[in-house]
Amino acid sequence: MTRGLLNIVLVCALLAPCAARAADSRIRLNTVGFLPGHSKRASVSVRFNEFRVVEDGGRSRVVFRGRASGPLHNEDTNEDLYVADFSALRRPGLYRLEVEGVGSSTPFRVARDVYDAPFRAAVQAMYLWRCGSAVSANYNGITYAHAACHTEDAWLDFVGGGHARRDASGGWHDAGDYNKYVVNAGVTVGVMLLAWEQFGALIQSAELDSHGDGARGGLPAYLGEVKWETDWLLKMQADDGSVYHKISTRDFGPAILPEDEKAERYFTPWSTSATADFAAMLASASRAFRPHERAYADRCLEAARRAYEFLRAHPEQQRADLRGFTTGGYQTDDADDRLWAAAELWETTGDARYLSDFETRARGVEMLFDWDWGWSDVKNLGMLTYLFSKRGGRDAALLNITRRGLIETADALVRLRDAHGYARPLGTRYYWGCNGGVANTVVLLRSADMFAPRRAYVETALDALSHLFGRNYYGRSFVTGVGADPPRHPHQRLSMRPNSEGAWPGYLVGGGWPRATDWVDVSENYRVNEVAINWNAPLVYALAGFLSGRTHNNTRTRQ
Ligand code: 9MR
Ligand code: ZN
Repeated sequence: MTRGLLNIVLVCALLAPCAARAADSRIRLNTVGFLPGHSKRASVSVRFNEFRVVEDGGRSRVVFRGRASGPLHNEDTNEDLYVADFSALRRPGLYRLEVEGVGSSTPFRVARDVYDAPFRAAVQAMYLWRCGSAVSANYNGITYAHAACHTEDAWLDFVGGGHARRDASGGWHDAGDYNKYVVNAGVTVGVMLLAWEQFGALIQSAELDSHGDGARGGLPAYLGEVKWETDWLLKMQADDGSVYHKISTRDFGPAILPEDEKAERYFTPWSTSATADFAAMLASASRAFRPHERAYADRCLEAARRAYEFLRAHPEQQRADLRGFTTGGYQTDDADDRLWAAAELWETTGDARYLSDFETRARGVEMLFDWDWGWSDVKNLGMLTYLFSKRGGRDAALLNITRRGLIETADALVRLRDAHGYARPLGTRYYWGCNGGVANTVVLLRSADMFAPRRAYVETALDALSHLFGRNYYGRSFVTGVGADPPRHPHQRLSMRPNSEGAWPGYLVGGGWPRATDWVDVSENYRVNEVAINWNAPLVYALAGFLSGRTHNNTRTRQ
């Protein structure tokens, strides 16, 4: 035995058990941690009988003992999964799970604030997506920064303006690419503003960094972040009220800093879906901003009304003409977008015309809520606004079936969770960006819980987070910089460029598809490992609802 190896063995023997022992990848749990008063479960992919929870480090004192339950056969990963349930452990601390005959888990925390730092990271990720300005943020001692980018946005050639420019700077980059798409802004802003409506007080307690602009005029930092996007959106409306579909280069560009991307970026023609999403977002934003910036709230509402009037004059669906562009399409039927717009305009103004438009549309849809939804299906956002409204005038029968629809949908998510060995509320559905779909289930679960409180709704919402943070086939966190063994090679140009700082933090990657087992942490594989604003927004929502409510006297985002 070499001297060095002997030393390591000796040190390990002294520190018994060796603190550096590798976690066993067959033990899969939420690596971020657990809230004291909520369920705590791990899935293990081999048979075992007994397990214990021990304090991490030091003397490994045993704090909990339990027996396996299961197995549950998972079709999607072709595994028999056994479960270790240690929900009864409530005392805050840093622990590991030791599974008899298998090994030890990665260390995890039990604490009221386990989601505070991940929340700040996920919102900071939105900030780091900003286009049109320099950004700089520190995370775990590393600075992530770039200079002002795409300040020339954008050219009017494709929208009949000739070779001339009109200001469309600002907003967030969409995803791993630097383009900006109104339809995808829709579900993103919609979910972020819903988080504000439902969990605003908790979000305030998180003391987010205002980056110098959010705090203007007492605007909460969280709304300052949303405003970065709505400021840009206002520039996307044409004089006739319609809204351009996107700002984009003609083809996806290389993995360089955004400020080095000099290819020309263009407005593309309008679409009814973008116009309707715009109306919905800005009507909703008008409510959020009103207590803080009245003139801005008026401006948002005015723009939303103009978009709506344009849509009334154009009842036929119009897809964007994207000829000449190979970048993101975000083409989608506009029925759900129009329904959402009517709901938000009604909620903001109380105008019966919008209510009757909404109710007519709602009566015409087959399912009032969709358990699996996202950028191409924003109906849920309209339904929730209708349901949560304090305004009078709603049709009692429709209101009733809407309430029932939400509860039935949430119940279905609970059942899907129950049947899944990793407690995935989306069951066995896998597609491009399905991790965002998993996060979106939390919106329905928490909303249902506000109407008809049921512990299973809240626990299933936590199971969605647990799945994203490591209780999955890979035993890894799906959020960069957060939890154990997170993605290191996301498809994101900032992270992929030569000499990058590594993976930029706080980003949820899309996830494996068509099979559960198809995820790879490979940056070239944009189909499974890209990041996107519409997937981070429900992550922000999910984390916001589980913030500790304790204030933090610093703005560092630490794990
Ligand atoms: O999230 C989008 C997914 O639903 C589509 O199937 C896919 C292909 O059209 O596009 C995804 O969105 C991408 C967009 O088109 C461009 N920016 C990156 C987005 C995330 O991959
Ligand atoms: Zn940019």
